[in-house]
Parts: sequence; structure tokens; C-alpha cells
Amino acid sequence: MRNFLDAPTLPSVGRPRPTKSSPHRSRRYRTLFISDTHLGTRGCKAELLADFLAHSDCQTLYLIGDIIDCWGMKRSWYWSDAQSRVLDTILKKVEDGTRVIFVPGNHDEAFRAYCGVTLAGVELRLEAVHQTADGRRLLVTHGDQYDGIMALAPWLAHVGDRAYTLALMLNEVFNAMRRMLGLPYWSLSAYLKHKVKNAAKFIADFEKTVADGARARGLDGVVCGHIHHAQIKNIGGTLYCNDGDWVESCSALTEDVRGRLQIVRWTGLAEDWDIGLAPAAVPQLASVAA
Ligand SMILES: [Mn+2]
Repeated sequence: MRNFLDAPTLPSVGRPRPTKSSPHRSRRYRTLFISDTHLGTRGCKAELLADFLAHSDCQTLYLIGDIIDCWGMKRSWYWSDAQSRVLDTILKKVEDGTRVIFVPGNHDEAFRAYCGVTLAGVELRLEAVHQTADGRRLLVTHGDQYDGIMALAPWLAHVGDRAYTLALMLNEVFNAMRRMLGLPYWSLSAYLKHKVKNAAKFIADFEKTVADGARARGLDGVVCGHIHHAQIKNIGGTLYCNDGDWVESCSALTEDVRGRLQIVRWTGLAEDWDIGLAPAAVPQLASVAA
């Protein structure tokens, strides 16, 4: 049945439309999930994170752990203006009515002592259950509790092609030294290949363990972070979502008004994009949820 909203489209007048539809323009989401920002360390891509937050409105923002890296800050203190802007932007969102829920991770576990408390309008929770617009119930957790070999994760998870190429070069030097010492050949590349295989296995094991944990609690899925590997997939009928990180991939998980979940990668500043300086900076919208 037609109603008054079904009016025919009027020709657009006034404001010129942007020539490219920039994914960097301000977007409104139902929910945003970010984690592993590692504020307080040099690794944090705070410029991009502040830019992303400034261009993304949402009703609910989940900060799923490793937001402030207390481990890293113990080793060496690093704080930048951009990192302050990240915090300011989050607090501004609270002021503007966004519900902000912080679920601490292992790097900011000091905050776990305050779960149940609301600090500066930010609700601290050990974990949460998020209901999507289409009624799915998702466990929201950082994920370190499900990680069997947490201490090894950053190394295992980040071994890739580049490391393999470097390993081949190092292997030459290493074995030249071994020859000089009269030691037999030892294949570093074979060793690393084995590690890479273990990295893939580690990620798969982690994903399955987290999904199993959500299923065991009668939930439809899980949103976590921790392994810095953004992903949306179905694991044995349970939805597994990982929102990635802001150290390397600069990714977030978004939910729109209809409950559709997506991973967005924010790889360039909106300003650069708008004036055409950042053609390579298109966030990739990937992995639409089932
Ligand atoms: Mn973590």
C-alpha cells in the first residue's frame, strides 16, 4: 500500500553532490565497536582514530578493551595531542547522548576493578550482551579470557609474508655464521613457516573458543577484539565478529539501523579524502554478516 512517504523522487536542487561518494563523510550508525587502540603507546594510530570517531555518530559505542595500554605505559610513557583528541571525542559523544560502554581487556585490566561503575559517563563492564536491531544477542568481550597462549599472540599473529622474506635473507647470514663455527645447516625459513602455520591455527582456535563460549551461554554470537584480526564469520551457527585494532589495521565493527554488521577500515584522513589527496585511503567495507 502506498503512503505519503512513497512520494516520487523530486529532482535534486541546491547543494552539489560530491563527485565521489566518500565513505569518509560522517556516518550514523546504531552501534560502533572498537578495541585495541593501545592509547599511551607509539603504536596507536591516534590521528586516524580521532578522525574516524569525529566522522562517526552512533547511539552506542562499545570500547572492547586494550583501549589504554597500561602495560606499554609502564615500560615507557607516550602521549600525543591526537591521543588527547581521541579521549575528548569520546567524552564529547557521552555529552551528546551516546551510550559508551567500556569492557576492559588485558592491557587495561586495571579498570576491571571498577566494573559496574560509571566514570565520566562511561559505563565500565566486565562484559556485556548487545542486542542487534534484528534481535540477535551478542556477547561483548575483549577475548583474552579465551586465549590459551596470550603471551605469544602478538608474535604469532603478525608473522606474515614480509617476515618470511626477511627470514630468507637472515637465513643466509645465519647459516654462513654457523658454517664458520662448523655447525650444520639450520633452516630458519622452515622454522618460521611452521610458526606461520601455528599463527593461522592460533587464530582459528581462538575464534572457535570464543564462539563456543557465546554458544554455551545461549547467545547468537560474539563481538571481541584482542588478536588484532578483524573478521566477521559464522562458526558452526554462531556469529563471530572481531573489530580489529588501531595499531595496524585501523578497523571498527559497525551496526546499522537494520542490524547489519560490517567491518570498516579507516586508512586515511577524511580531509585528505575530501580534497582528493587520498585516493588510496578508501576504507574497505568488508565482510557483511550473514
Ligand atoms: Mn588484548
